[in-house]
Amino acid sequence: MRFLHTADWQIGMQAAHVGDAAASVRAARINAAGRVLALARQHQTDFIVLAGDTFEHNALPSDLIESIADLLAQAPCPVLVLPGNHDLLEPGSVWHRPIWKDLDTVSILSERTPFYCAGAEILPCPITAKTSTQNPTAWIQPGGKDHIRVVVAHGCVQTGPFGSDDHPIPLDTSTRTQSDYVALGHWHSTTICNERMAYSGTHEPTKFGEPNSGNVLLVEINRRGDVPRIEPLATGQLRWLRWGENTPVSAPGEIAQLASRLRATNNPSRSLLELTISGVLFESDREHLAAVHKACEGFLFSRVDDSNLRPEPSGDNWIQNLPPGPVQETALRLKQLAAKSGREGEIATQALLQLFHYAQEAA
Ligand SMILES: [Mn+2]
Repeated sequence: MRFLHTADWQIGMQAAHVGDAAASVRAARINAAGRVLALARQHQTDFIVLAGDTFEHNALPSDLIESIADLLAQAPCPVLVLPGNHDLLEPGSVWHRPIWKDLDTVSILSERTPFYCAGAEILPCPITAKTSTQNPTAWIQPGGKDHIRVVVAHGCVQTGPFGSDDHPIPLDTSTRTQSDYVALGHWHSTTICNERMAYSGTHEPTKFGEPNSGNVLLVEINRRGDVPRIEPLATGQLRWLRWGENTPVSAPGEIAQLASRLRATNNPSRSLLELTISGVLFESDREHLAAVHKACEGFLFSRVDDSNLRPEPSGDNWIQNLPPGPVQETALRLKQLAAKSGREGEIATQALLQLFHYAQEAA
């Protein structure tokens, strides 16, 4: 038996944090959904499990919901959809719209009762409240000899103390429920919790700083009790790059290198960039800073923060303006050392620039 495990499509996400690129980000989520179906076709899967948060919230326009229903109906195999904490079962839920009743191959897992598909016993754990301290898999009894058992749940795997209100799921769920696989949703990064339990992550990254997202999991289980084979497959269309956060410029030429790196980036029109440039702006790098800004314009989205970039000190005036005493004496001593060649001179130069940086910040 082979199936695709996906989750957290978050269709209807506004992506307002990326301004004009928001429409592209929204479109990418739908394109990537098409890619999931193409992978199901390519790998001839028996079914697709969507483990919650297909939609961003329950108040979405009908045409958007219907377009996703149409898309899911085109899948080459049954699609099993779990309500998550964004698209939870509540009055007015997207899953109560009539469109879902018309689809033969799409099943909404809205009941805590076994559901049989392609010889597998699916154990759904639908979400009915935004937050909860209850384990959503608690209803499942151990057992079942005849079918491959697959739990589908949405929440937060607990590795530490059990106190979260984020639908906590114990790490030993597959053992307790005697399941072959636990398909999880809610975490956007692909995470293999143990050999029988995993988060597919979102099929398309949603923001900066979301590592290892943009995948689905191809899960293969030959017989009841066998350890599943879990293979991540890439589906993401856009790249979210965050550069320069903890790497201040400390030597001439680094900004020129940055400009080259930006120009050499593959597919800038499919990349979103959050770039921080801090440290020292050397005289020889001024023109390259302009080139950095120019190169960023080719990206789908870019936000450049160079507010902590300080011009290289010129002359000694800044040292004279330091508070008299140890600080000023240190600067003068570093200046002498910086004039030396070799490693000692390099270190003193770095230290002097650092001191200059602090002095600028204090001023
Ligand atoms: Mn969620």
